[in-house]
Amino acid sequence: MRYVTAGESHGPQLTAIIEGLPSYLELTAEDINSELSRRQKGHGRGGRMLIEKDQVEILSGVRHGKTLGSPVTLVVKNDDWKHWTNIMGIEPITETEEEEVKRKITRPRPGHADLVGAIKYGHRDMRNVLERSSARETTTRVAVGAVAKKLLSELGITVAGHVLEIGGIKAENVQFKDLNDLKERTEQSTVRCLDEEAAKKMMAAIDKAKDEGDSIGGVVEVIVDGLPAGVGSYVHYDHKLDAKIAAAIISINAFKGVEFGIGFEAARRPGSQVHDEIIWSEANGFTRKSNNYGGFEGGMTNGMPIVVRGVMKPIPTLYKPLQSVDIDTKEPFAASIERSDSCAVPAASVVAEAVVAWEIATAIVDQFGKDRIDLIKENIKKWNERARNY
Ligand code: EPS
Repeated sequence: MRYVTAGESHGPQLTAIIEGLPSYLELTAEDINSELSRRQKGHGRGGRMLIEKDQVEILSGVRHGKTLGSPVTLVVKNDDWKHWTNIMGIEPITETEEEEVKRKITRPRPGHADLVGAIKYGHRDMRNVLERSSARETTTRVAVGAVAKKLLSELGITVAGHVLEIGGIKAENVQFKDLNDLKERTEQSTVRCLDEEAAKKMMAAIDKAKDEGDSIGGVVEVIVDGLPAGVGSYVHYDHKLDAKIAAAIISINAFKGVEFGIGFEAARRPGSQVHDEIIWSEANGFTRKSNNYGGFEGGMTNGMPIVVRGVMKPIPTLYKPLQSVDIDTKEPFAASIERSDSCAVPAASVVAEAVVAWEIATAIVDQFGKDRIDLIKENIKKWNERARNY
């Protein structure tokens, strides 16, 4: 399976086309809308989220609530477009009109794609960069991820995410019964954090950052349960599923790091305290005593839950001045004021779920039969029986 997304942040709409989705998967706009609204919430979001009420239109590949096996087109309209029709117009404009159409950006924000993107594509107006590099694009990735989640839920695979850290405040008490418990409780928290005390401190930190014209980042975790062992492969670098998931996490706007299981902590422990010991039982087949590896051995799932964390940097659009240089005048300046979010870590945890779900769904469809959801289901059942008694 593959997908492509298109659309500018203040353009008319965002579009995604998914190719290779198996047939007879039940899919409605509501399956996707519920995920879109989860992404829009979260303490620390700016004014834009008051304008947008993201709703998907499914324009191809689905008939009477079931996928056909043909490409699926998803469209989310930008409600803000009505304020930007001149600035972001599609038709050519004259030089005089160009003068009238203000909002040209010549002052790159440190940490944003503005400057390098302008140099790369030859733009003198950096709006041409920021419109596409904006995290608005993650709307489409959540829409695509919602389809992947629907496919995975058909196969008994659950994906859940939560926030572990914001602005240096760490969640300490993050125990949960199962992934449904995790999902329900994170939904109650405006920072998607299980530790209520830490959540209060995170909210205060976000408010403080906002008051000071600053922004803060954090750490999100995604857990996936119900996977067969052996998804992915060790035989070639680009078949390794953990590597694909790592790339997917890093591809989320503002993400700077990724780790599985105990992650970087593995560098500090001896091997005997890192490797997960293997056990076998009639009921569960082969499992591991611990899950330090976060569900992967040799680029393949080992049947334990996948545990992956991603680091989000603070959003680069600040009210507080940071030094930069105007590309027209080459003069230094120290103020760039753009509407923005002071923290989007809670929303990013929903995006992280989506991109992880997509990578796993793709690997599963690839491995267990591409065309029909019923055959994929049967193949996984047989595979699991064989693996249990191997
Ligand atoms: C973003 C800037 C803000 C965010 C936006 C990402 O948008 P605007 O410039 O319109 O105020 O709200 O995020 C979204 C629109 C979204 O849907 O998540 C940026 O520069 O990356």
